[in-house]
Amino acid sequence: MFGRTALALATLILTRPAPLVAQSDAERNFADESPIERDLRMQWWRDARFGMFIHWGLYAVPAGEWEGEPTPSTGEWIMAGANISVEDYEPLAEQFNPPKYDPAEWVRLARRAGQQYIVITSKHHDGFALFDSDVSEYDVVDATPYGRDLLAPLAEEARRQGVHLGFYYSIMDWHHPSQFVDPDAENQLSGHANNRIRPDRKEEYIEYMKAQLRELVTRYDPAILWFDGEWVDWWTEADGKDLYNYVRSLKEDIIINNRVGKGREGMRGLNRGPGYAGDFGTPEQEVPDTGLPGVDWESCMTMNDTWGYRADDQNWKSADELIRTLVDVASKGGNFLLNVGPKADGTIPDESVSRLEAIGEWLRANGESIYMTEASPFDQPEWGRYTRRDPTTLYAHIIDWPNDRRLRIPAVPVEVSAASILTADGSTPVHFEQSHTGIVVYLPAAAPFTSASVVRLTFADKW
Ligand code: FHN
Repeated sequence: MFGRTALALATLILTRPAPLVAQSDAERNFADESPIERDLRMQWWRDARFGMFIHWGLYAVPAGEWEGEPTPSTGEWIMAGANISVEDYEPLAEQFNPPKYDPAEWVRLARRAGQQYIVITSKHHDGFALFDSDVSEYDVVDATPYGRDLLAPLAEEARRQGVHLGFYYSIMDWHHPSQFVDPDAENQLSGHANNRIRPDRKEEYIEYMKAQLRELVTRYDPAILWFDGEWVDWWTEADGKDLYNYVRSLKEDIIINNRVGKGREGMRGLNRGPGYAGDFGTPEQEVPDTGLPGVDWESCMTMNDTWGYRADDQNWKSADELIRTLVDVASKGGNFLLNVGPKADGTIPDESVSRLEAIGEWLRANGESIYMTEASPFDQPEWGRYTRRDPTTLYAHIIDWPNDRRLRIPAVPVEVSAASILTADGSTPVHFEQSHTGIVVYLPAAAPFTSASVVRLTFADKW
């Protein structure tokens, strides 16, 4: 990895033209970087493949229930789902006091799961900040009995334990006085989704966001800014480009998702065309059908049906299903950002912890087939998925173990020098035959893993 970075750096120094006139950061268009500069900036993120998403805020207190009734929305949307006014929602802050919040344990859990980065909500649509903002009283330090910054110790722990940390930040803000609920909206139940801005206060709100983003970037040095809530009709692509440039002027090598601007196409999440702001696409609760050469993307997904904690949501995906999704994402060249919704007491639900532990166990045996890999060079087979790590290693992820115990792989133009199956105890060589029609790998009777078992093929040469 060091070799690749050093080579890229050397090429960059030798090929980057010196600017004729020095530009101030305020004037720079940061999207205007050379492909090699971009590759260098994105490399750690592309190699990481797997991250933890954390949705945590005041909404963890009602946990999906309002006035004794279950609400129709996901946990973090309760303000909209139950049509709660700002005045009625604000007092939740008085009940927010997480005695069991243990950021060191959160980061350890991510590491045990094999997650290389964490993205946490610094401010969701409800406008409440999990850090001590100088431009708002509506934050964990000023408005809750807990009275301490939640992000500072998490950032410290992430740094100490070597995990990259990113911040989610919502552009739409149901609490800021610049915004209001459209009184003519047909569906008042989801009134807060019908968010409007007072035109004469938009500039003030953008300054507010920039002030908070400056606090986040300069105090906690995040690796990623993950915007959301950009679909409101008052937010424009020009606003997105300006915000993108602003954040990169604060930290040049930060990585920013495409929800900073208007590129995202619905839940498909990828850009509707070229030229939009942001560094990567953001499919939500779905995985694209195929790989997307040259496009960086990350599928974010819940383990049950909610992002923010809901006590009644027990619709959990199995660990095997989540592992297969990770494999599917990696085989198409993307990242997987898997969500947890901590409870109001600061603990992560046991169901999430056990699933993360199971994924981590699988990754300890099979991680080389996921991290630092590229999309499959072949069409996806019916029995599973492929990834490729470098020009001489191919991984076959077997999801449906063949009854005849023969794995058939398309022909390749070079010699296969070794084939092994990855197990919890290391790798075991397996017999194979290669001909001009393809490769046949002879598998053992039982699959080592119920989720996906991995055969590694090593080639004598690049192809
Ligand atoms: O409305 C949000 C939702 O609450 C959650 O944060 C997800 C995560 O990607 N994003 C939004 C919808 O696109």
